[in-house]
Amino acid sequence: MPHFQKESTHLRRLIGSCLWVGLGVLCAGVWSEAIGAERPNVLMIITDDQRWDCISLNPASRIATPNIDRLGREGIYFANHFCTTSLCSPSRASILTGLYAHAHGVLDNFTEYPESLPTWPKALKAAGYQTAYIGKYHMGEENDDVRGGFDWFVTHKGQGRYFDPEFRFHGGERRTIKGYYTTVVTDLALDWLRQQKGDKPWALIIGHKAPHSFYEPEAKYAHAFDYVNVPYPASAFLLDDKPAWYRDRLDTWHGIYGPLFGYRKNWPDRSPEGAAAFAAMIRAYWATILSVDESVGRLYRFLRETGQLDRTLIIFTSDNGLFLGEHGMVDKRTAHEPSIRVPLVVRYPGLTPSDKPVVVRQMTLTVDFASSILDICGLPPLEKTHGRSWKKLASGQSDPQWRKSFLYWYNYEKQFPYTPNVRAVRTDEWKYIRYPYGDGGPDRHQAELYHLASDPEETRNLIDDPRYAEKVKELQAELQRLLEAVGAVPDPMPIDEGIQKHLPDPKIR
Ligand SMILES: [Ca+2]
Repeated sequence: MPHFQKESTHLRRLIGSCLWVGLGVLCAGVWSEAIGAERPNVLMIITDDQRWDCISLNPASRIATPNIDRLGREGIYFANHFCTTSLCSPSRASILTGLYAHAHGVLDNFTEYPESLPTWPKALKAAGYQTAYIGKYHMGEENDDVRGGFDWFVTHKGQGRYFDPEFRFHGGERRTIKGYYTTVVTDLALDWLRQQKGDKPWALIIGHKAPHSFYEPEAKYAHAFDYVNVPYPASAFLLDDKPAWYRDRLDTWHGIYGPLFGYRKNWPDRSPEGAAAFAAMIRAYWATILSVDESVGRLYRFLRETGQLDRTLIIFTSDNGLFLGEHGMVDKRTAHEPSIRVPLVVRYPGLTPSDKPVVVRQMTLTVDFASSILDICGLPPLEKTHGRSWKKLASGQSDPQWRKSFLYWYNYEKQFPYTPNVRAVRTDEWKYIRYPYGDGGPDRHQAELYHLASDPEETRNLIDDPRYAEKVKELQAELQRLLEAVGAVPDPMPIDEGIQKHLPDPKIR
């Protein structure tokens, strides 16, 4: 079976999606009452830096992920899911606690998750669940100790290795395990699942390293995309109406003419031939996801064979999105669509029966997980949270009160000086982005305005078009309202020291 997608399948999938929505609305309400009474197991699979369009439920996907797709075809596909800060550790903390980064305090990739803060795994453990975290945790760069809320905790320091990874086990033993990270972490998860005796519900989070840089695919998938053409995206050359910092980023660690996570040895390279290194990088990124899909298939089969499949809330997601060359960028951190869009697929017949899949079009966020999981497990939300439960939406019901806009938040990092401070608001139709300098004074970068409904790829910055002056004012007011709603006023942030050319410290790449 080919691992890439043919264009001709896209339309068929879209039509299928539309049918799902209608059927889901009709049938899911009755069904969820019948099954929803018991406390389900929870399996959350978190990949690292996986774009929203790198699962083939998305019509734009260039790769085939049949096992991830099956969860959505038998469950719920969230077509508009977003992170609230597109950076690993802050986003992981938001997934656990339902808070924006300024509130949980994990503002960069070196900060520990504060143990005093509640999390949804802690709440499930207190309610009698057996809980485990296995794999990449990545809050606290140099710490692989056991964290609160988990009966079984297996992780490693920092980013971990794709091949022959080392893990620290709950008792303190550190062991290098031969093999590929994605396979090894799946083996460890299945080992733990086999020990669950069925007397208590369980909750397991699997943290994958894939598809995070430096992209190292498993040998059997390393050439899966060799014959797929991967040019620089057109938007990389449409920077005239963009803020100047985009152009400053092009030759850096986070730009398309930079080192490309080891794929380009001599840089900056703006030559047409330099696109070959870019293509090789993207093919490797895609290939690491094929191993993830295989892992999802193994977990699915285990749950089916042990009779637990329909009693388990399965959640497949990632911590943030990623640029693959759009606007001349690699990495993430900004408020643009490839950076903030994240895949989310859920399977649980307590929400919708497996032959009545649902597509959720409303905007859902990383901060919604805590409230949603606890709601589905019959528990109250955490005392302080910025998220909402999507249980009704996932059951195919309408929720007229659902959010119509959300706040995106990122703070400039001295260690990765390639993105300014970002404060943005996204609605179903519009996006407004500003780049505060950090001293409370006027912004020094041009702002951005996009009409997403007609320009989903954000190619036309409308910020200086006088026809939209009122729209800008309206979105600025909405941004202020959203900041106040999450308690981010006052809104302290670092001083923007500008886009820097130097590389980050090798230890934290
Ligand atoms: Ca990440």
